[in-house]
Amino acid sequence: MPDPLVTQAGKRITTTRQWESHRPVLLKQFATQVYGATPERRLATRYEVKSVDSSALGGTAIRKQISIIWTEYPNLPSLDILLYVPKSVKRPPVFVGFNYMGNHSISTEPGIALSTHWLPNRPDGKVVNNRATEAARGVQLSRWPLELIISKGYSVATAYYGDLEPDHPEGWKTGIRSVLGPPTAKKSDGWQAIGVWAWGMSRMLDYLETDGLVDAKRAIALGHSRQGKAALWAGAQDTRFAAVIANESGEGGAALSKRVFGETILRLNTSFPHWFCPQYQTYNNRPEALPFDQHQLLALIAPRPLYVASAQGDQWADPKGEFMSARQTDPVYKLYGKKGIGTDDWPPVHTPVGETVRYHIRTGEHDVKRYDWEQFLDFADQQVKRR
Ligand code: GTR
Repeated sequence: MPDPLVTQAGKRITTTRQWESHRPVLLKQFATQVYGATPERRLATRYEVKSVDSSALGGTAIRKQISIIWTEYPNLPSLDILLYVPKSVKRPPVFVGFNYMGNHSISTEPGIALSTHWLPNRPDGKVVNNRATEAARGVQLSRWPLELIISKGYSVATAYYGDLEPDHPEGWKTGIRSVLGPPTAKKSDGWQAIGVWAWGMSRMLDYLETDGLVDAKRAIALGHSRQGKAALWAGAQDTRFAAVIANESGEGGAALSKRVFGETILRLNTSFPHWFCPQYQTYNNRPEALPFDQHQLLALIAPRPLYVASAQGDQWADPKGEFMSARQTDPVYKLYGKKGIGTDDWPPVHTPVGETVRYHIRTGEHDVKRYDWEQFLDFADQQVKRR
């Protein structure tokens, strides 16, 4: 495993200054070899506040819906943000993360607009002809325990990831990539869907910076699984995110690639050819040839707080590889006087370890559970809230 404190030229990094001049080199490597390069051109936007309800969740929260409109491209779907803010706290920290099934899926509150955008059909008939039905309300509410989050004094901003690019190989044609860095040129470092979703997290943050209800300086990027991969890439590139949480992000996320356990680069690129840049596919059968490994992506979050979470029933994401990867960031956090994971021993279930970098594994399946949120909230209390 490459030592995160040794440059490719073999020079040892011993100061935060040296680390900070090494960071752009590392970022560029992840862009050219894994995620693709994020286009620099900014799209013109307009923020349209669609609704504000100051008695949401039984009167405990303000619920706001905001659409980001891409003004130069009126045919592009808007990015529809759903924001919940606790009424008990002034300008609270905010969790920022995409949902998988539309904003209407995270709660049954009837005031939430039913997404009109493309969604994957569901065998239970709640999404038909790629459009949500009323029955789709709340289908993923267990992943977003809003009452708990609000009662702890945090706000949440979420949006449906498919607003930016529907998650299938042709999805780019109706998404952001149809106008920004389309894959037609087959550039080896052309950005793909994970890059788009990471970029979208930054666009949500752009909006939050303009909304006085929340403290955008304490924004916590959060993502599960493929969105965990995107959250890490977003946090690595955009240092405005005060902390990053990657839940069961697996291959191409927190898990080490060279460990070859569970999902591999080959499997990832075969099932999801639209997620990573073409160059990444050249490592399909030779992960050992990668000039770095995913712990160096995690190290790009330093010195900001980082949480990596796994589940026992999710061996596909290689829980141990996720732990080892988080552990390997310790030397970088140490440069900043911060304690990371602090142990080589992979902890038993339900035993979070670490300080500024934290890790847990819980029982159960590939999912986001209340247990995960309880740990994330404790972590945020200690590492983000008092900043
Ligand atoms: C799986 C994929 C993982 C992970 C997961 C998810 O099918 O193999 O890399 O992204 O999907 O996003 O739920």
